[in-house]
This record gives sequence, C-alpha cells and structure tokens, in this order.
Amino acid sequence: MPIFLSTAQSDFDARFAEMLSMKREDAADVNDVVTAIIGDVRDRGDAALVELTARFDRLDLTPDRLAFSADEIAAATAGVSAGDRAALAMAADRIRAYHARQLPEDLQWTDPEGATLGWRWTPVSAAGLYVPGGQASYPSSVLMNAIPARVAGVERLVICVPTPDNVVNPLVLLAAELAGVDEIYRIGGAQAIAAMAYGTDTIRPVDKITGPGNAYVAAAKRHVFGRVGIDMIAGPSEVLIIAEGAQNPEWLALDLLAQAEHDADAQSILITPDADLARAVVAEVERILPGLPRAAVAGASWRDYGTVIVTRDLNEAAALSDRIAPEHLELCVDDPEALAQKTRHAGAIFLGGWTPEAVGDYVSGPNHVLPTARSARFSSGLSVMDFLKRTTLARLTPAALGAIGPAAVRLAASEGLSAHGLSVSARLGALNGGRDEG
Ligand code: HSO
Ligand code: ZN
Repeated sequence: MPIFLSTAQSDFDARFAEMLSMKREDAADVNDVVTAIIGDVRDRGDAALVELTARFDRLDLTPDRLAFSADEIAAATAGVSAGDRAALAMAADRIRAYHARQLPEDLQWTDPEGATLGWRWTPVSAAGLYVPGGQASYPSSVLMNAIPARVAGVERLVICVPTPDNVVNPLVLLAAELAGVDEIYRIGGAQAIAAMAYGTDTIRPVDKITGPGNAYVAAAKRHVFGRVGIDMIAGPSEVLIIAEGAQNPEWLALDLLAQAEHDADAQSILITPDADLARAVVAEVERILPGLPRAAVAGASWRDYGTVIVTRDLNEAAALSDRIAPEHLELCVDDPEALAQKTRHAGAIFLGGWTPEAVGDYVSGPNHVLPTARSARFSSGLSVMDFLKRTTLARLTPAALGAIGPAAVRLAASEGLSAHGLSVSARLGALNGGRDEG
C-alpha cells in the first residue's frame, strides 16, 4: 500500500515530515574494501587491474587487453539493429543540440577605476565516465555523460565499463562511439575509479570522473575527490507528479511505474487536488503493475515509498513539491507554465500531459543525470559546465593601481602580512615618483 496523505488531515504536517525524512538508501559501509582496492591499484597499476578483474568479473585479461580494440567494438556493435541505431543517433543529436546551448560566454569589462576584469571558461583536459555493467548498463546514460563533455571541448574522453563473464551491452559501445569517446576499458568497480584517478602504465589519469555506479563505485569516487573532480553521487531516482482532473489516469499510473521500475528504493509521488483522480490513478497502478516484467522491483518501490497526497488546490501542491525538491517534476495540469512559475526546487520539470518523464530519460535533450534525495534545493543536473572551469582575469593600469592599491596596503597591514603590503606599495611608490605611499 502506498502512503496516503491529505492536507486536510489535522496531523498532515507531521506525516508529511515523516514521509520526507524516510531513508530510502541503505548505503553499505564498503570504505575499508574500497581503500584497499585503491591502494592496490596505486601500488601495482595494471597488474592489480588484471587481478581484480579476474576476481570480480571472471575475466582473464593482460594489460594490452584492458582496452577494447577498434575491431572488437566494430564486431560487438555490428549486430545492433538499424532501428536501435537510428534511435540512439537521434537521442545523441538531440542531447548534443540541447547541451551546445549551455556553453557559457567569456566576459571582460573595464571598470571606472581602469581595471580590466573578467573571466574565461576552459574545458578539463581529460574526463572519465563510469558505466555500470549488467542490468544497470544504460546506453542513454553513456550519451548523457559523454556528450556534455565533448560539447565542453574535453580533449580526451575515457569510459570504464565492467564486462562480467565477458558480456558487454553492444548499445553501450555504440553510444560511446556516437558520443565520440576515445578509449573504452573493460574494468569496473573501485579499481576502475582508481585507475582513472591515479593512472596506470596503460591508462593515463583523467581530471574529472562522472557516471553512476554501485556502493563501491560511489565510495571510490568520494575517495578520489580532490585528486580529480567528480560529479554528484546519485541516490535512488524519484518522480513527483502534480495532476488535475482532466488528466488520463492510466498515463499517470504508467509515469509513476516508470520511476518505480528503476529500483526498489525509487520513489513515485502523486499530488493532486482531485481525490477522484487520486483513486483512479492508484487503481490503474494496481491494474498495470502485475503485468510488468519488473513487477517485483516496481511493486516493492510502490508499496514502500509510493505516495499520494490530496491537496486543497494546485498552489498547495506546488508548495509541497518545493519542500520535496524532487529529481523529476511532472506538471500534468491545464496550465503547466503557470504552475512551473510557482515551483523552484526540482532537477527537471516536464510540462503538460504530453511530456512523460521517460521521454526526458532518452530523447528530449536535457540531461537525465539529476540531483536526487532533495539535493535539487542546492544543485543542478549534469551539464556542459561540469566539464568546464572558470579562470578569472584582471589587468590594472598604473592609474587603476593608484586608485585601488592603497586600500590593499591597508588591508594587508590589518592582516599582518607585510610582504603583501610592500608588493603593492613599492609600485605605488614608483607611481608617485619615488614618494612612499601609506
Ligand atoms: N530516470 C533515470 C535515467 C534513466 N531512465 C536511464 C532510463 N534510463 C534517472 O534520471
Ligand atoms: Zn528512467
């Protein structure tokens, strides 16, 4: 049974707070194991990668076979159907076009004192993308991680994907090819993260690591943060749908189930001012669920975390949504634009009944790597910006230094940093024809 709440209940606030604080992820403590693996890869490089891959993935490699060769990629992708290939290519094109618009502009101006100031953006030199193996190996996620890096201008793009028992998803390799990935290594887990962060004889280190992974991968990313940049650590996925009467209950139920089938820890929430619609959607979920191939996963998610909230009106629904700060927000209402104006905290907003979140997972264009677990309050989805850094620029004329330098001299004195003060005042002295400046 999902959780049912109504804002008319006298204890609504307490029950809503309880729902909000529900812990959905049981992060296993794998830090000791991960620290040992990372140490091993740092000490022994390729030899450790070969051993760990034999142990965890039952795959015998040699250092020269860590990377997929061009022939292996061609052979693996040859069997992909024309239809799948075209769908993936369309997704890649649309994701590329969307992200191209994110490229930020450099800026420079001269202020009234004569200081020319600004900043410029430059890409990281090399990025590494982790792709999980097996069931969770999503070609769409390869596109979502790799394309923004390429659009940012990253010169070298690397993928690590584990291939347990030598099984690889051909669509993952095809997605990598479409996105313009340069190197693909068949290694996974903490050892792959360590190899990308520290490098081995075969794998040169990267500057930034992104991509989803299990508890070991997440712990390894935290561990190497600082040595390299990382993206967010994603928690279980979630969707919040705000709907009103005229919407199709079956479509809404399917949208809730699309989220629930990701993971038993995923959360699907429906908020509506229409109690009849709420009942109809729940009935549809129950009707459809048993027939889904992933009924066990979706059913567990719906039973444990599924939530239905009946509000007095849409305004109340928008306010609750902001408190939840969902990863995905669907606005299935007559005037989605107006409702979108009333919400701020969401990773991605899908406006109107013809924009199911699933289309955003694949082909609409925006990124599907989004802030989970209420972190949309303070962070954003993956973007071109994640692969860029900003360098600030300043150039002063003698007159500009004359105008603002004396304040720096004072502040240096107040911090007890005499060389700082002298470095400015020496120049001010030269400016004033040798007279000292205080
Ligand atoms: N909804 C997931 C992404 C995804 N869905 C990949 C299907 N494939 C997290 O935004
Ligand atoms: Zn999805």
